[in-house]
Amino acid sequence: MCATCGCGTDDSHDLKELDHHHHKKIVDVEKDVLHENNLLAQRNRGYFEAKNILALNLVSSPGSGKTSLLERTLIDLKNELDFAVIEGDQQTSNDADRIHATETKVTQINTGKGCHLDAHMVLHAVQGMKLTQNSILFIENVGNLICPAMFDLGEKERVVIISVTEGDDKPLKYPDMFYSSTLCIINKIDLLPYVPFDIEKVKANAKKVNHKLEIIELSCTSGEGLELWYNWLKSKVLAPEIA
Ligand SMILES: Nc1nc2c(ncn2[C@@H]2O[C@H](COP(=O)(O)OP(=O)(O)OP(=O)(O)O)[C@@H](O)[C@H]2O)c(=O)[nH]1
Ligand SMILES: [Mg+2]
Repeated sequence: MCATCGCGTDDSHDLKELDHHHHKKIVDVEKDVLHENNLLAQRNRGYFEAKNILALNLVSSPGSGKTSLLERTLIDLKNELDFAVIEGDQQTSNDADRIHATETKVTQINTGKGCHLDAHMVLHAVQGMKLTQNSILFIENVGNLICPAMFDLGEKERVVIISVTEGDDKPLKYPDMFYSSTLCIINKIDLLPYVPFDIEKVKANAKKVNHKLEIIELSCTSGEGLELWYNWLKSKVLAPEIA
């Protein structure tokens, strides 16, 4: 399934059947890939810090509402903050087209067989973007709650989005993503009357994995709760003089 992290290969999924030698080889390759990624992520982070760019990595399973949240945010805060977006998808420029329609600078990365963005892809995208000082860079990752958790992109913070149609047990089933994020957005609360989703339970499950995780409930469709997200965002933007 994934050509870069190997998560979909038979080898990585069936380690029990491997001999010790073969097992060790797989672990070493994974270490190398992540080590190289981490070095490039630090390079990205240094660049973002030097330009006082707030880089946020948006992660979720497919369809939780990452692009919808960006569309609302980019339009509503257009006159207050300076934005750019990197879109990550396996195929198509659908999301980049949606962002482009908001008149925001956007670059699409297609990962092909890959199931996540990595720091190298982000480095390349950023090199062609001419990002401005004191801006916010949203990086919408490939819809996937597993692999993107392993790949630091150089972001300042990771924002995980879960929607109420996905089930309140997801933080426990995919803990790495919730552990490595600082903010969890619960989206599509307008659908709560129609789905068996216990919002207190999902919050408790998320806090079990990461007790420091901040949580915001909202609906991109009705607009309820968006103000909380906007306040969170503004609180993260450093004033240029103290950056
Ligand atoms: N009812 C409801 N639908 C929503 C809400 N937010 C997003 N949607 C719908 O959910 C679907 C997926 O939204 P996207 O924004 O494309 O989700 P995504 O996370 O960007 O999807 P991928 O990029 O494919 O992973 C769309 O049909 C949206 O209209 C919401 O708050 N309420
Ligand atoms: Mg999207």
